[in-house]
Amino acid sequence: MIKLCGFAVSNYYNKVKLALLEKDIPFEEVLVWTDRSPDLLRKSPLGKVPYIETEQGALCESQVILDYLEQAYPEKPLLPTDAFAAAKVRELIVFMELHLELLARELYPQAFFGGQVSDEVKTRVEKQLTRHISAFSQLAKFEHFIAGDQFTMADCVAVCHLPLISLATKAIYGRDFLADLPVKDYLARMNARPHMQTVNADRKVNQALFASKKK
Ligand SMILES: N[C@@H](CCC(=O)N[C@@H](CS)C(=O)NCC(=O)O)C(=O)O
Repeated sequence: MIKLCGFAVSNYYNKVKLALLEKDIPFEEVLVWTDRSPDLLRKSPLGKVPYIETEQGALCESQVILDYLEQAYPEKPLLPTDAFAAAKVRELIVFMELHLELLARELYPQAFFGGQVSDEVKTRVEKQLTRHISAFSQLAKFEHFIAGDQFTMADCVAVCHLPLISLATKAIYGRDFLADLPVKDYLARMNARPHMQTVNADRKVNQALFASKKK
């Protein structure tokens, strides 16, 4: 059985967990903190979570994991069968991860962890995020699901990353940069899905553990 390794506060962990749940793939969760232990680094060389353990070995990088799951477990697909339509879903994922989340991540030390982010970073991230969100708004459909009328892996990504982008920009700039997009209604629809409720409930439990570890 697949082992999903990491912790449930992590947005990337939850992205993979939601995909496993939506695809009905049996898996067990293994709590792994990012402690850079030799064992972690053997399985995920940058010490990042999530990674999965399969009968063939360990695999890290959440998008690689989702692509693997899609190919290895084709029932209950999270991508359209048409090649171009599938590429459009992946395009949206790259925009959310590379152009939005990775940028907003620079704000997390101050937004979530009591640290400090320099004015230089704040100014640069604001400028880039503004441009990138405007570009993202041209691609995202929010027609019930983020890429159209089908639940896809882009929804697994959006539900985990978009709330953090809203929270981080609100905390740092006093304004939710996603406020002009129909993100709130979309998230309310997605959060009503049973598997998403599991992910959210588990995240809340792990949050307490995560906070006590940080002290
Ligand atoms: N590109 C990676 C990003 C994963 C990632 O950044 N995970 C965070 C937790 S949300 C982590 O492990 N951080 C610890 C570190 O970078 O040392 C993926 O898609 O899996």
